[in-house]
Amino acid sequence: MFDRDCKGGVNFTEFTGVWKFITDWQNIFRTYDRDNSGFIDKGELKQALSNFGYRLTDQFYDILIRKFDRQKRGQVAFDDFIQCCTVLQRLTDVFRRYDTDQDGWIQVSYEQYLSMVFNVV
Ligand SMILES: [Ca+2]
Ligand SMILES: [Ca+2]
Repeated sequence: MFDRDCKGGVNFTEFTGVWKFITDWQNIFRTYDRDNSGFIDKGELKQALSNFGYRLTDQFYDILIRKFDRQKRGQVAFDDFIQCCTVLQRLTDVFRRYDTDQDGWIQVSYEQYLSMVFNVV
């Protein structure tokens, strides 16, 4: 993710990039981990993602937790939280590219759909 010059290692500039990335996320995580449990539960995730501008249903938050909660605690840890937010953002970016009239609906062909997914995974 951070090895920009693709040399298989991380140089100093890349390292400071990693460091900033992590401290930024730590601050976000701490802000939304209201009860300081070290985990983001469904309510905290809702608060975070709605502040980021996402409008998602209650059911979808259950799906998000189930998908990203690798420790099976019903809430997400720090790295799961980063993963959840970045995947959601990438998928949303791809969707938006097709949703030119921004009504929340897109019509895509099978191959367009596959290329959308390949852009993220
Ligand atoms: Ca918490
Ligand atoms: Ca549309």
